[in-house]
Amino acid sequence: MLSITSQNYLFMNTKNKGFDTKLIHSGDFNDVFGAAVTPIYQTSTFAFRNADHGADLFAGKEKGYIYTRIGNPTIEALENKLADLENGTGAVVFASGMGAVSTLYAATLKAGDHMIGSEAMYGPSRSIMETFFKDFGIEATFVDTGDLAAIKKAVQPNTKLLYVESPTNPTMVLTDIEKAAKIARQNDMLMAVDNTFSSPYLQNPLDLGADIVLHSLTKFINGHADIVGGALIVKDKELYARLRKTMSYFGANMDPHQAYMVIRGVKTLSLRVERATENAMKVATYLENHPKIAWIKYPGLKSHPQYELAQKQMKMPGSMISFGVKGGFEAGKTLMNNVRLALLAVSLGGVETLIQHPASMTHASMSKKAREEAGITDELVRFSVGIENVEDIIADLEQALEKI
Ligand code: LCS
Repeated sequence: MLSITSQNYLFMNTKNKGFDTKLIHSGDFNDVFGAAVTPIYQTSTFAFRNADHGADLFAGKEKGYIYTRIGNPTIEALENKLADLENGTGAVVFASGMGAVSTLYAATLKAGDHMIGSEAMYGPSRSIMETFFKDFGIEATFVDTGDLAAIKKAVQPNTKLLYVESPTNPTMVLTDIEKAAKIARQNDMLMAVDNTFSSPYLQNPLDLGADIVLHSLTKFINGHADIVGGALIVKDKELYARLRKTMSYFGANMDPHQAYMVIRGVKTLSLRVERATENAMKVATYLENHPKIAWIKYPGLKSHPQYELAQKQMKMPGSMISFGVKGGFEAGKTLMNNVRLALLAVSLGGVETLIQHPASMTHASMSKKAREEAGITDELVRFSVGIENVEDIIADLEQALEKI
């Protein structure tokens, strides 16, 4: 799939290089001026040398660029970098994470098919399946994918896709990706993992047997809360071609400027995730020992029911925490209304600390019944730990908890 290669230039080949080297250099290519940073090709269309050249590009006989909805050098540089980071062979990027989710569903399922999904997942990823795709004759069952027996039980003869978030948004439930991928393979289904909460630095689902990795690039990968974007990454060439074609037909493509921003943001992924995780561990320990906190779910704490799996499957436990305040939603509201360092806002995975209430915000599109079955109770507060000084994050929580 690569139409950009660095073989004629002095840019390094990142094959077999370390993750941090790939973060900085994968996808690099030499433009005519030898720019050190991937240039923004802010153009909608590309001239053909002559009529035969145009026809050959459309027929796939020659590699090159035609039209930015189909492909663009800046966008492709990002795609090559992401494919490398997840140990895939190809990536397709999108205008948003939801562009990636809807394209994945549309490209892998058809009327009469069935999908199994994690019962807790980003609200719209579930709601678009239960409303929009249901109307096109696609069925779905949502189960606790942390429980492998529940996945097996949900398999039907027409099941074609197992779609897992690990950890789940916002309940922090992990799925054993390697074991779940075996179940998928035994039953001829594709397995997709939304890896947004982990980022490629902490977990690489393709290495564990998954077929597709999904990211909301809006989160850890871009990391600076200044763009939205999405990606699908795969190993299989045919699947890659199907996803790319669907993206292009849907017009769900990323813009070159957006791609440039993500290329810039992702370079510091390891540094940001390491610091945010270090902070999250301290914040989680503080919350776990606070008398006003009813419960906390953080994969880095021994109290997390899947602590062992987190140790095995993730390089670090990450920086997303969910918890309940004693006194329920009202007490949680007082906390959210009184924080000053943490921003009361949706999204996650940026350098800034964020707090939000899933039941009334990110997961409001799900029915209350579905939310409660999935553990997304009204009292659950979600916290995305940033890279500010951890003493300041904790002091902010302390003064807000005092108001309860
Ligand atoms: N997958 C996960 C796990 C997500 O958390 C999100 C967005 C998406 C997919 C969709 O990506 P987007 O289109 O927003 O780039 N999650 C959000 C959240 O928890 N708060 O605001 C958005």
